[in-house]
Amino acid sequence: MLDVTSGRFQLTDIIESMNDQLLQSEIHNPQSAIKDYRLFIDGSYVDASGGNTFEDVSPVTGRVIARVAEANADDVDRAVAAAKRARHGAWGKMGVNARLDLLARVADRIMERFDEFLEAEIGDTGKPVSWAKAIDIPRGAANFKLFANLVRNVPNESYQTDTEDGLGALNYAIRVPLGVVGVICPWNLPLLLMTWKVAPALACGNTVVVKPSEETPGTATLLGEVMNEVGIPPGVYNVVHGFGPGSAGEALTKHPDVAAITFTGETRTGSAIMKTVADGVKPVSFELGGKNPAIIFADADFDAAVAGVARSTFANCGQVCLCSERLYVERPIFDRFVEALAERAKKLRMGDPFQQSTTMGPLISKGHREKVLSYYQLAREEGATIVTGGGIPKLGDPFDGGSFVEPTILTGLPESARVIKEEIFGPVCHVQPFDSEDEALAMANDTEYGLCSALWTQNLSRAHRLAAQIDVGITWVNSWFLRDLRTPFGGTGISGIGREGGIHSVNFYSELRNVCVKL
Ligand code: NAD
Ligand code: 6OD
Repeated sequence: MLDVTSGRFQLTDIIESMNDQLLQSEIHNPQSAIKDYRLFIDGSYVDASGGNTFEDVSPVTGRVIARVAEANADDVDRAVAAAKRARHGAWGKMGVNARLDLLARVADRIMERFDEFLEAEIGDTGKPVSWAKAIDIPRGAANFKLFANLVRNVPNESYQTDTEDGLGALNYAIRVPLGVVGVICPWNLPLLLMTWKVAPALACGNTVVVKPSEETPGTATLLGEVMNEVGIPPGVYNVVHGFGPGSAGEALTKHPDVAAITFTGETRTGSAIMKTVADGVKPVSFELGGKNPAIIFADADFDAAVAGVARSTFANCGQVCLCSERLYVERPIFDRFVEALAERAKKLRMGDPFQQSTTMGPLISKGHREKVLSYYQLAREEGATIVTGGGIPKLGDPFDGGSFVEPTILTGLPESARVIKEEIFGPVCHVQPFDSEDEALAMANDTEYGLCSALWTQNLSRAHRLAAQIDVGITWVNSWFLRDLRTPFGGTGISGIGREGGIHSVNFYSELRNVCVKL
């Protein structure tokens, strides 16, 4: 599944036996203790200075599972000040190898405390244990391992320059950290996406203030304990909980001592953040929304394509920015493909995420379910055929208090329909037939988004040709979400700004400065 040294990471269906008994109790026992998630500032857990808290609600049952301290601007200021001290103090003065050794220990410690991270992540998101075990938690560790290894081996750029006296000059570039980096995260892959940014930021010598999603405060909070356990100096990693506008998120983006903002989330949030940071001319790295196409040719390995597209549409309840929401299927296999995909959708099992047999979790919240259901309704109004799904499943107590929706397949809409144009971020796709490669390409590119695409064909010449013409940052051929963490990751158009992954992350989280020495 995972080779942390090379950065290869393959999504597989690894399911091992685990202690279902212990973990299930939280779901079925309404009296389970409500957790307290506090802020993590300067190496200590603290309450918000204003005393405000908000509720963390299980999307599986609708019950409150934690009370979360809501940071105000003063708390953000304390966190940034601690990060600034650490940047110039213990962290800044530590040798690079010592720093990277500590980060590698963070990875080991996440794996040692695997079940606690698993429980916190599933508690917040309701994602099936099979997925969280195979993807979220190991990737949280892998991100630290990869960037600890990578930064150790980053080469230096240098030039010998001729001068008139014949003695020459030596130019060499050094990399310096940016300073305090603000990390603003979404709720869909909380630990994975947070560490994807925190690990390279710290490896490059920065310190961070993280604003996790208000929906998923758990694993970011737990990571504070790990940082302390392995001896990361206080102030290097800080967590401020809260919301966006008027709360911790906005305060972080406005703070004058934050040197850069790295953000994953919705496109319109990215746009709001960009306006806020414009005054400070701060660098931003944005991983934003998508409306990703999958193109399935008649020559594809049919069963592999159906299985792959079922995964790329319904994985994590469709809440992965890389999910395929627009499917284009070559006409000779269109009917058979839709039928086979619908069969797969009907077999998805919703319910207790801690059961190995559960294959689809809920949406993150009731609010998000309202949004997804409004698109199901819009699809009806726009004239779609609902092949399967389209509503709320009946799962019984306690799951009817959660945010489950049926996996849904639509056909019959014109390409101009809003359902085909706008990101829904749920377990839903529209399937459109096509007759030629050019037609499929034109429809795939007819969007403002440009995150990723998936091509299913056995004609590799065609795959290479199309991959170069689809306006996206990442194309998978006969696969999906097969990650090598060294590769450039990011979107074109309104799907993002910049690339992260491997050296591209190092380029964002450090600044190159040139030194010219006259010899
Ligand atoms: P969101 O934009 O609503 O929120 C993301 C984070 O931004 C949260 O922590 C939120 O509190 C904070 N925030 C909101 N407004 C803010 C503001 N004005 N200033 C500062 N912070 C603010 O996104 P979400 O609903 O949490 O996540 C889902 C979205 O994220 C989808 O659009 C999805 O496509 C996108 N996403 C993209 C990628 C990618 O790699 N491209 C990965 C995951 C998710
Ligand atoms: O795998 C990654 O590194 C990554 N950034 C995935 C993003 C998934 C979006 O939901």
